[in-house]
Amino acid sequence: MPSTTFAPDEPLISTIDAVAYEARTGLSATPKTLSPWLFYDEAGSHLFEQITELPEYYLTRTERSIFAANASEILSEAALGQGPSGKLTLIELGAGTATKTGILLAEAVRQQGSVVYQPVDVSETALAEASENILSNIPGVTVRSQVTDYTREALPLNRLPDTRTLALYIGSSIGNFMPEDARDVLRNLRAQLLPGDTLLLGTDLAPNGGPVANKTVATLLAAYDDAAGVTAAFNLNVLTRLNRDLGADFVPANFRHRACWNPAESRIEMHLESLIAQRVHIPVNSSGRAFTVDFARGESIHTENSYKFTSAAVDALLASAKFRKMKSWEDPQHLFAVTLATAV
Ligand code: AVI
Repeated sequence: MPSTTFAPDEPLISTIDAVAYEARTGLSATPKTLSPWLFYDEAGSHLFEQITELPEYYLTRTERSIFAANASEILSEAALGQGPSGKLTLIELGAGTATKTGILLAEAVRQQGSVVYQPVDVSETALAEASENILSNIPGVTVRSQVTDYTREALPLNRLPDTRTLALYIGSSIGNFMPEDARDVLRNLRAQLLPGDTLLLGTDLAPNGGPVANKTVATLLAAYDDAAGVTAAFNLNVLTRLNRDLGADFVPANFRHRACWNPAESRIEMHLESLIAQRVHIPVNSSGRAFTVDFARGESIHTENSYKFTSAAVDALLASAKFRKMKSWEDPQHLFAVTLATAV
C-alpha cells in the first residue's frame, strides 16, 4: 500500500491533506518550518538525482567508493554466523533507484551464488526503476520490492528459512531525522530483525570528527549550496509544490536558498529566506479553510536538517536501538563512514 503521508507518486487526496497539514502547522510555527519530505515530488526527486552528481556533493560518490573498495569484506563480515543455507537476504530502507546498491548485490551474488533483495521505498516509480536496473545488470538477484513508509509502518520482512538479513540504510538518509526520530527509525528496523542480523548504516562525518582533519565547514557548505544552483532549485521547489498542491501564491523569486552549519547540533540546515516583507495566501488547508502567512524581510522557513556524525555519535545511535558496531569503513579523506552493526 502506498503511504498516505510520505509523498507517494500520485497526487492522492490524502497526500494533499498531508501537504496542507504540513503547510498549516509548519508555517504558523515560530520559527517557520516545512518537512523535508515535501522536497520529493517528481521535480524534486529529479533535482535530488542531479545533486548526487554535483562536484560539490561528495556524499554519494564517496559512499560508492567505500562500497567499491570494501564490498567483499562488508559482505563477508555480515555473513559471519549466517544460517545453514549460508545466505544473506538484503533489505534496503529508502532504496530509491538503488544506484549504489548494485555493488553490494553483485558481491553478494559472487559470494553466495544468488541473493534475494527487498528494496523498500515510498516511491513506486523509483522501485520500478531500481528493479529494472538490477534485474537487467546483475544476474542472480531476485527482487521483491515493497512500497512502504518505513518511518511509520512496520517493515515488510519476508524472512527466508535459514538466512540472515542484512539491512541497508545508506546514503546518509538517517541524517535527515532529528536524533530521537533517527533512533525510532532504527528501533522500528531492529524490531523486525533477529539477533545476529546486521545493519549497514551510511553516515556523513562531522568536520574534523575522524582521526585526522577531514573536511572543513566550507566543504560542507559547498555541498549544500553548489555553484550551479541545483540545491537552491531543490529547496525552492518546495514553494512551487505548495502552489501546485494547495493553490498557494508563493513567488519563489521572493525567497533565497540559504545553507548554514549549526555546530552546536552538528548539522547543516537549509532555509528559504524571504527577500521582502510579504503575505502569502494558501487557499487549502487540512480543515478545508484558507489561511495567510506573513513574512518579515529576512525571515526564513527552515526546510531541512542534515546531521553529521562523529564515530562516537554513530556508536551511541546504534546502541540506542540495540545494535552493536562490528566494523566501519571510511574513505581515505574521512569524509563519510559506512558502519556494519549487529542486532543484539
Ligand atoms: C537525502 N539526504 C541524505 C540529502 C542530504 O544530504 O541530507 C538531502 C539533500 N539536501 C540537500 N542536498 C541533499
